[in-house]
Amino acid sequence: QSEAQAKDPRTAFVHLFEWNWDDIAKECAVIGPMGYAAVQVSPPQESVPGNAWWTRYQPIGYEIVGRSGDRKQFAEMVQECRKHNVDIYVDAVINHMAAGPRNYPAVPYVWNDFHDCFEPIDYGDRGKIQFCDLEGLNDLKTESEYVRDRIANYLNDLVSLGVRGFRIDAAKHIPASDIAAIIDRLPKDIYIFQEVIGAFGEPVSEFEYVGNGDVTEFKYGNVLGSHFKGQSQLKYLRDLRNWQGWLDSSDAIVFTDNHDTQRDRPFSVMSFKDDGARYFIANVFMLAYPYGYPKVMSSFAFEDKDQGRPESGVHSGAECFDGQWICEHRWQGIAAMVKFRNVTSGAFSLDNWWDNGANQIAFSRGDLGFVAINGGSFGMSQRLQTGMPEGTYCNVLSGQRSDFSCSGDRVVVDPSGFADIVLSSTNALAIHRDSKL
Ligand code: LM2
Ligand code: CA
Repeated sequence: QSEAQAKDPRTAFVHLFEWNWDDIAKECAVIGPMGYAAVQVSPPQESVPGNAWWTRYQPIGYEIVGRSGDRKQFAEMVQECRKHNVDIYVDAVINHMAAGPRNYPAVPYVWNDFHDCFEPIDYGDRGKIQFCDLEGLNDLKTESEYVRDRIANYLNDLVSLGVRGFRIDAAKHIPASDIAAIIDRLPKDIYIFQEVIGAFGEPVSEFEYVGNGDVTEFKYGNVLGSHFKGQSQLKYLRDLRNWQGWLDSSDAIVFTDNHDTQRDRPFSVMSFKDDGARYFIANVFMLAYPYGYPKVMSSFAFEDKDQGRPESGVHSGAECFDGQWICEHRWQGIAAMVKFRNVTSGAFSLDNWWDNGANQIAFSRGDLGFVAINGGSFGMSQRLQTGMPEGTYCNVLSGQRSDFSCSGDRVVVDPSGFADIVLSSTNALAIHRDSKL
């Protein structure tokens, strides 16, 4: 890898849900060059037995061992990914331990290290949200110094193996000040994002958490879904980044869907289970539009929502696109848009917005990139201001530029920045500085 590549900004990451450490180690050689900044990995700590994917959200201790591999494989993955400039973010399950008797000798935690509210959570009551058992999972006394130290030791152990960031699972169920006290025990340059499902009218708000790091903006996936599935028109997405009541762009983690919403789909969330072309153009929008730090979801196929992952991993028997692992992150257009976001990151502006008053939209990112999305049901043909310097560009969503040839369509930008943009229904086009022929 050249020095220039190593210094490229990296602005999107991927959740390789339920992947093995060995498989992720190999995948980093694929996704590093694609430009992904990091991989969110599944909870690596020991957990209750069983095949359901969610057993890993029931920790029984903080040893690094489980379905994805052991400590040595984990450490090797982190090192291997580092070589490809890909960071590892660990899904940190620290609000609770497994359901069952309140005794975890491996840590150790005993009954006194847990809150003693056994009622179901009442989302109208702050105390109950934060101190009762979430789905019957034993709720840790995160206000106790002893518990904070045990959690911080676990996270610091992962940092010692090279981990660069954490997703704080169930953060809404932990007081923000308890998370702050735990983060205080970690090196200052560790990236933190907190999973808070903000809901209007609830006493615990996502905004309480921004002082600790980034926060998930769950409204984003619903809004993307409703607009790309035709419940509202794409033209209304223009000012999304300034909408009232949303996290600031610099605080927000955004995604079309995540491992939970793709199973219990609230409102209009989309996933790979929807029409692939629609899901694809929604991802194009997410990666082109200047709001938040996007996380690409990479799923496995499932019928039953408890169903565990395929038996073999992508690099150890199974493959992407074989109906087992979906590998959305490798879809040519999604990978191309990760590059688009990196290339255009210098211009965190939104320029030259155009729409047809309905579901055809286009915009540029300064003079670094231009995207057009046709979410309507008929073809699009428009002469549009691209904001780009004169030249012939390769549409990175239909092909790839290599040296001076392009395996896809070409877009000719005239000296005044205009180009003819032609798109079929449910399709998108993108050009950027580095796709110039
Ligand atoms: C999360 N974020 O706040 C995770 O993203 C989500 O995937 C986790 O739930 C949840 N919080 C707890 O960490 C998953 C799954 C649940 C599952 C739990 C614990 O969505 O269905 O609950 O993990 O494994 C399961 C059973 C549930 C049962 C519970 C305790 O589905 O019926 O509740 O175990 O035995 C009595
Ligand atoms: Ca709690």
